[in-house]
Amino acid sequence: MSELGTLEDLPADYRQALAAQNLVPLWPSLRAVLPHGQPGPRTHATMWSYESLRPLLMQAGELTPIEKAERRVLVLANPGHGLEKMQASSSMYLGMQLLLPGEWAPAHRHTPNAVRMIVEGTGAYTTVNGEKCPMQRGDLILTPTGLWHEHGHDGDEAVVWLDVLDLPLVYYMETSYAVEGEKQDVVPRRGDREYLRGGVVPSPVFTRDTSAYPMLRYPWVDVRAALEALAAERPGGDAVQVAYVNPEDGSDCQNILGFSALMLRPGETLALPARSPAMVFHVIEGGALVSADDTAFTLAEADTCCVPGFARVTLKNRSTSEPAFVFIADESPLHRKLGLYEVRA
Ligand code: 1HN
Repeated sequence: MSELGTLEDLPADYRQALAAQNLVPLWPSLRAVLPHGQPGPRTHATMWSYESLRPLLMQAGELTPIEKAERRVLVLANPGHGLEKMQASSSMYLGMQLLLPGEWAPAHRHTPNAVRMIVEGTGAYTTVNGEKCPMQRGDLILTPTGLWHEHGHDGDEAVVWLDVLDLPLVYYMETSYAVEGEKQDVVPRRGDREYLRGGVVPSPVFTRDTSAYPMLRYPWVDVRAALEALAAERPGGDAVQVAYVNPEDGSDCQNILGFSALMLRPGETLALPARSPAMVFHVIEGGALVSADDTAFTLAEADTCCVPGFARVTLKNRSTSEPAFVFIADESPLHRKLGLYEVRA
C-alpha cells in the first residue's frame, strides 16, 4: 500500500483555488473513506447502566412536564459519533422513555421505524393505528414507519421503556419527518392474540391480514416460553435465539433494523461470528458479560450496550444457576437489502 499525498503537500493558493470552486482533491482522503481490510467505525462499544441513568430519568419527570417534552426521553448517545448526534450506531438510535401515571404522549406518525422494549412498570399502553397495546416488562411493541402512535398511562407507577429507532439512517437520507394527529379511536383488534402460536396463522385465507405489520406486540411471556422450549429441545452449545418476524411471511418484522431475543443457559458462553452490522444488547432478565474485541461490559438487568459492526463479540451468562435473557437489535435487514451483509469466520 503506497503512501498517498496529503493536503499539506499542495500549495496553499492551489487549495484555495479548488475550494473557491467547491472542488476537493480525493487522494488526501482516499484511505479515510476506503480503509483497507475493514471499516474504521465511529461507533464505540458503549454501555449504559440502568441503575445509573434511572435517577436522572426520574428527575426529568420532575423537571419537565410531558406537555413540554411530548416524548420524555434520555437518549443513549454514542460518544464515538458525538453526543449531539443522538445515535448509538450509524443507523440505530436508543432512548429511555419515561411516562408517569395519568400522562399522555400525543399521537403522531413519522418516517423512522420505532420499537419499544418495556423495561419497568405496568399500566401504560401504546395505541398503534388504533390497536391498543398494553405494556409489560419485556414486551416488544412495533411502531413501524407511517403508523400512528400515542402513549397513555392508566396505572399508578412510573413506566420506562427502551426506544430503538432507525432515525440516524432516515435522518441521514433526509427523509425524516413527523405528522401530528388527533387522539386515535381504539379499534377492537389484538394482533398479539391472533398470532399467538408459531406455525399457525389466522384462517381462512381470504381474511388473512395483508397489512405489512400484522403483529404489533410481541408479549414477553410468549417469547420467553419459546426460548425455554428451544433450550429444552437443543443440546448445549446451540444458541437459543428467536427472531421477531412478521408472522404471515416470516420476514424481519421491520424493514431496516432486526430484532431478536436470546437465552443464555446458566454458565453459557456464546461466541458470535464477526458480522458487518452493529448490534445492541439489552438485558431483559439476569446478567451478562458482553465483550467486543478488547472492550468488555458487565451488564445487569435493564442495562444496555452497543458494539460496532465487524467486532468479535462474546456473550456470557454471569450466573451458573439462572438463565439470562437478552434483547438484541441490529442493522442486519438493512445490510442484507443493500448487499453489504458480511460474516467473517
Ligand atoms: C418518537 O416518536 C418516540 O413516539 C420516541 O415514543 C422517541 C425519538 C426520535 C424521533 C421520534 C415515541 C423518538 C421518537
